[in-house]
Amino acid sequence: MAGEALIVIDLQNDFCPGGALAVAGGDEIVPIVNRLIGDFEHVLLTQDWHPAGHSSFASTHEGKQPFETVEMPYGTQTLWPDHCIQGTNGAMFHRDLAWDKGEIVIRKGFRKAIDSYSAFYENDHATPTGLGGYLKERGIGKVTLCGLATDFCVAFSAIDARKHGLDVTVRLDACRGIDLGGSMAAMTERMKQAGVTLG
Ligand code: VGL
Ligand code: ZN
Repeated sequence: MAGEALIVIDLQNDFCPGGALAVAGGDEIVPIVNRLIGDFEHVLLTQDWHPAGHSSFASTHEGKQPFETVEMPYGTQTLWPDHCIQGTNGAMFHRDLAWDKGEIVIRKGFRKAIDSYSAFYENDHATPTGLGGYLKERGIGKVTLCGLATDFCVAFSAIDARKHGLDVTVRLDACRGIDLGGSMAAMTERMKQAGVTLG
């Protein structure tokens, strides 16, 4: 059915056990996501794709440790271990992910000075990735999201998808979260407030 798409968020090695920013149980969702991919006619994927020395890396900021924050011109930014560096194994999709059906891969976080959790906007909430226009041009009005991490890239993408007027479902069984300082509960609440269906 045209008009409906699955968006697989950042199912990459660095977010899976053994990776640089491992999400607990991140690899467990791969078979669940693969089943969803089989069920949808249209499949889109995102790929976190940072240059070395990215401003979201703690290592870029003198005296800062991962999971601390820093004030950026666009607001408070959480600092992460170096992860998903362009072209590295850590940035590749999990080897068992059935990504070949994917119609487009949206890469994000490739500008050194700004992070991008959402598949729609960078972290200034103003610079578009182009996904909103892509979906509109293709007549896709309903999206289902899955992937990593629930409380960061999945949640920000889902909330921005609602801002684009899309019908949005997040399949929580096909997501895993980081849960930093209560972010899981906070972002779950924000998704509900935004009108995201949690399935
Ligand atoms: C993500 C933190 C940093 C994510 C990406 O995919 O949720 N989280 N970069
Ligand atoms: Zn990242």
